[in-house]
Amino acid sequence: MAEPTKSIIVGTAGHIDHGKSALVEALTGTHPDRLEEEKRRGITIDLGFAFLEEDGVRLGFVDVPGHERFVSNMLAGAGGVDLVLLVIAADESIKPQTREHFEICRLLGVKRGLVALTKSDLVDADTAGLVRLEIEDYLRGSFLESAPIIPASARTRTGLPELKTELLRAAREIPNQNAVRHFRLPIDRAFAIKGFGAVVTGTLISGSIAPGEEVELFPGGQRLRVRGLQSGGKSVTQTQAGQRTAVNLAGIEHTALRRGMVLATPGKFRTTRRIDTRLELLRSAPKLKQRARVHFHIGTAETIAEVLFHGLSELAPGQKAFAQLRLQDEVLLLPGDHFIVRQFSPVTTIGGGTVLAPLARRPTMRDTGRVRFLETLERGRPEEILGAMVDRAPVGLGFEEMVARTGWLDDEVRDAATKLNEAQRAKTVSSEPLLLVATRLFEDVRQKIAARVERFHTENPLLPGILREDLRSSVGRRVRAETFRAALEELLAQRKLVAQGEIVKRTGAAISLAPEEARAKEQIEKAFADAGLTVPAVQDVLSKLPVEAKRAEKLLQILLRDKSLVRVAPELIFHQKALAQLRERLSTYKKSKGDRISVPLFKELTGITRKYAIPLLEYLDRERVTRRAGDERVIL
Ligand SMILES: Nc1nc2c(ncn2[C@@H]2O[C@H](COP(=O)(O)OP(=O)(O)O)[C@@H](O)[C@H]2O)c(=O)[nH]1
Ligand SMILES: [Mg+2]
Repeated sequence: MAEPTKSIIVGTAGHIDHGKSALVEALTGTHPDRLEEEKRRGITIDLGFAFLEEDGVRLGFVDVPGHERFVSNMLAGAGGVDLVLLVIAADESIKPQTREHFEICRLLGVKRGLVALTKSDLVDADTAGLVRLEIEDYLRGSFLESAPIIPASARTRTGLPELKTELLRAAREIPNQNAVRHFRLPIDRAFAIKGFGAVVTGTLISGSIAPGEEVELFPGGQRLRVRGLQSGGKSVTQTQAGQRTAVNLAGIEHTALRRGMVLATPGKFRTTRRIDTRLELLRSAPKLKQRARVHFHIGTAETIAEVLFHGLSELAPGQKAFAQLRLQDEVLLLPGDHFIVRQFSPVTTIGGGTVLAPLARRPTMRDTGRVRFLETLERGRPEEILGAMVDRAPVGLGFEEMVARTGWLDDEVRDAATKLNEAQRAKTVSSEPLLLVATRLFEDVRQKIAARVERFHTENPLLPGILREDLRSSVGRRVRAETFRAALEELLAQRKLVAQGEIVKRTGAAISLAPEEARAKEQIEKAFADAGLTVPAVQDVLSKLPVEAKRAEKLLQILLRDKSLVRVAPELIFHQKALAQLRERLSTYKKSKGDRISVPLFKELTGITRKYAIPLLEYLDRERVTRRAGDERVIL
């Protein structure tokens, strides 16, 4: 048989004993109850699975328990459902779990479904008509308002062909899930198969997976290899979003795996215990108080959450609000994921919502931009969302962080970043790896750098500029190196600052000397210029100046930096004119007397003592004016 072109997950929903499991069996030939206890008691306790393949469409059925005690199991199956099969028995009509399951499907964002009016063999036409009216009334204004309501019987098999036709029609109308997303598989079962090892199953809610690939297990972060894959009871070479998936995992015992864990693309995501959400309270629920504790269900995971409203002391029934949830356990979730909350005690479903920020920040009174931020996360375009995140990132937002916080693909992140940058809503301070900072932050760093350079010039009129390294530390350790570098580069490109090697100065900045400093500087230069090659001791020159030692030393530094003076040895400084003359004399010597010169001859030529001659020759060697050859020098 050809591979199906479309895979859809159908979830049952409805009150206990309304015939969900019997209907799944009648449609697929598989009774979904698996457990010994389920068979003995004749009720569904945990999730059951069955498949139906027709006309290139594969329907993966997730059959859920209807008993109110097992709603948490129902919830583990309801995530990832594309199409709900709401089962209502014609002899009982709408009952409590009909309502609860229906609300759960709505809160989880299920968009489509149909209603099976089961056990229609047990009622007459009038009763069936009345129940249909009740159902239509109940569903008015909901996502199932125009869903077909099909009378059926698992016993007499009436209505089954119509049901199948409608299921396939609805399945075809559901847009194909995008398989090119990051892979995520919430685990609903874990067990071992002899000879294979650990196996987990789940509804693939995003992306695709193939044998040989590496996955990351959350929580914990363990990397595992996919040894084999099955879907619908058959080995397959790939599964994608919308398919029931069984994964044989290498490198782990099945006892380390359990419902609620998630397999995902490795190296992208982090679990969390603090999330920002849009929370909706059911009309049927009592009001929800600030700091109330609730049961929290997402994917196949379940934990306890504390609810923190923003500027509200309680949420009224039927209302929605931004709420931060503090989770008792680490959970992997992403923006857009739907969750359900149930009252702490007695346990009933009271609401649900959507994740806006998986890695939320502790709310503070000072944080006045929080509501605007959450509104952007809820409704903004990708670049607006990224921009809002960058604005709230105190040192900028790196690429990995962007992926972890959004769940977007690499290209989507880059695309949003480019748009942001073009709109000048954020500054790209590094493109590989990508790092964005808020425009305001960048401007602040730029100004700090410019101000620091300015202050340096004022405080150090005798120095040409500040060292890059000192400038870096003056903007604070909280500023990342990339941000500093980009801000400095921009100031240099705009010619506001100039860099010379490691020194940065304001454009046009010149050393400004006081009159006595100018005189002292001239005096130093003159002392060396007059001395020729028989130079005085440095300290003798400096001590005779009209300025104090520290300033005298700085003036000397200026002359050395200008290359008016040259330091030949630690205590030996010459005027550059004297050295130029020496080079000339050596080349004249070479022309008339040949290219070799001994130390005594050099002393004679220059008229200096050995104490100066040796360091001077070594200097000339370094400058490649001469080269040592035994006791002599070769003039080059
Ligand atoms: N007469 C009649 N009985 C049914 C029909 N469907 C299911 N039942 C019976 O109703 C009981 C509950 O069915 P089951 O499928 O386990 O209900 P579930 O709890 O919704 O899964 C079982 O005894 C079934 O045999 C039907 O269409 N007609
Ligand atoms: Mg059942």
